[in-house]
Amino acid sequence: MRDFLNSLAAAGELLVVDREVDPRFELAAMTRRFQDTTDHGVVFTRVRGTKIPVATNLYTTRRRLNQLLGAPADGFCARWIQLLEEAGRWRQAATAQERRPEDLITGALHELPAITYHAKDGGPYFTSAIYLARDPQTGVPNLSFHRSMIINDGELRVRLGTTHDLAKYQRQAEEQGRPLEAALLIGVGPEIFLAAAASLPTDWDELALAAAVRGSPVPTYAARTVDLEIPASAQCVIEGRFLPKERRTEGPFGEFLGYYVPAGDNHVFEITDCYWRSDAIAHSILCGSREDLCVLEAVYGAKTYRHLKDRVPGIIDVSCAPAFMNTTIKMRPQYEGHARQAILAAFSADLDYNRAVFAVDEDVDITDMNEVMWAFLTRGRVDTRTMVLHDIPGFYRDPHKDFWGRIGIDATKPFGREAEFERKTVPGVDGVDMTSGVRRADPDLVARLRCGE
Ligand SMILES: Cc1cc2nc3c(=O)[nH]c(=O)nc-3n(C[C@H](O)[C@H](O)[C@H](O)COP(=O)(O)O)c2cc1C
Ligand SMILES: [Mn+2]
Repeated sequence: MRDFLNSLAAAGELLVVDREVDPRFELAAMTRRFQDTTDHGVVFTRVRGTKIPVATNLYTTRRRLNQLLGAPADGFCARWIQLLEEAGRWRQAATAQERRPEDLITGALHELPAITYHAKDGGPYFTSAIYLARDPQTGVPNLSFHRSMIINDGELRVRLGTTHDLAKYQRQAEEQGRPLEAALLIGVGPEIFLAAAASLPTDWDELALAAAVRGSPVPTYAARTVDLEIPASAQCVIEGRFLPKERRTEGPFGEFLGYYVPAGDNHVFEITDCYWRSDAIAHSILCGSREDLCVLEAVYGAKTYRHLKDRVPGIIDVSCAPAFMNTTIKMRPQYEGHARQAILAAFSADLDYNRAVFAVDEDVDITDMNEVMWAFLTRGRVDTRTMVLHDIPGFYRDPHKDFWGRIGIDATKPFGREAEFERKTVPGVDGVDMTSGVRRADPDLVARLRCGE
């Protein structure tokens, strides 16, 4: 985490807020405003009610994810698939246990940053919350994100999506009338963050993916009150257990689609221990923001990429921006109608989320829907390049069928006429000096502007 922040600072991509900010709305409001103008990381050094600084806006661009994986500009998906394969080889040696750090500070939950984000949220939440737990039957560890509502020093309430591995583990434990032990990690190294976003087969250990990303076993230490190995990069750790046959009110919460999920009966996490590193930096994610979605768009895109690679030639990269309800395929069309076949294949890669599928040429930025729409609107007819598929169910949480139907859009150049659509360029854009002799204008500058002065 520290190395990652240092690398952002060295690249001039880390901002610092030194004034005291209120964790109730003000921190989220500033995060929103920063995101309007920059993808730089932000560290809030003084958050009221806690001594722990809070970082946000860290995983905001595909470029940054590519850097973390050592992938070229158009290569996120290919590199991710390669790492998933490598993870198989790390499965037997994913972690290396070390001594527990001596600088751990034991404290109470209310000393951690408790951030309230949206107007109607039911309370403060941990949004970068990564749960580590073990399959009760096989003992295989799992990492996954599950936002957690802060109730008091002894209790969190957590919504476990029914399809997620953690929910499966909890159900298994519950059937035996037992609690499920888990540890909540807040602020982790990038390899743990990325691995937690991955959805691997249930019998796979996401820590093996983290090891593949770092190229070495993940250093861990023994947890204090539960039978788990804590990744040493974790800044703040909350140990505890999900209570069996116990559900309490959680929510409302403003979640990734941009709306509130109403309050509902959800899981109860009883806290047995809470500690942090003496130099801890916590991580806050504004749900549904670029930081939240960028990772999911990339990882879901990689799933579609893998599906397409086996079926259609010429696929370069895939993104699920925006909000992973969309899929955009970057490809090199090789024959007339090729892009439509890719679109058709992409619909079956994921039955929930890819409501719209676009295919674009190599020169289009697939993480920017303005570019994708520009390509669609400038490279051919809008009527004959649009396919509408009626009455197909989508996203599971959909009682009114709002997510039914699919749309496919071929935004590639007309086949055989590619040369007519060469993008214009301005020479020197990448290397031009943007700092020397450049300054902000004083209010009276315009009046003083003279020829030759
Ligand atoms: C930044 C981020 C936040 C997320 N927040 C939640 C969440 O609050 N609740 C949830 O059920 N899933 C959330 N997810 C999705 C899943 O936790 C995540 O995709 C994970 O891979 C599921 O892992 P699993 O396949 O081991 O169950 C989030 C994913 C990311 C990347
Ligand atoms: Mn999993």
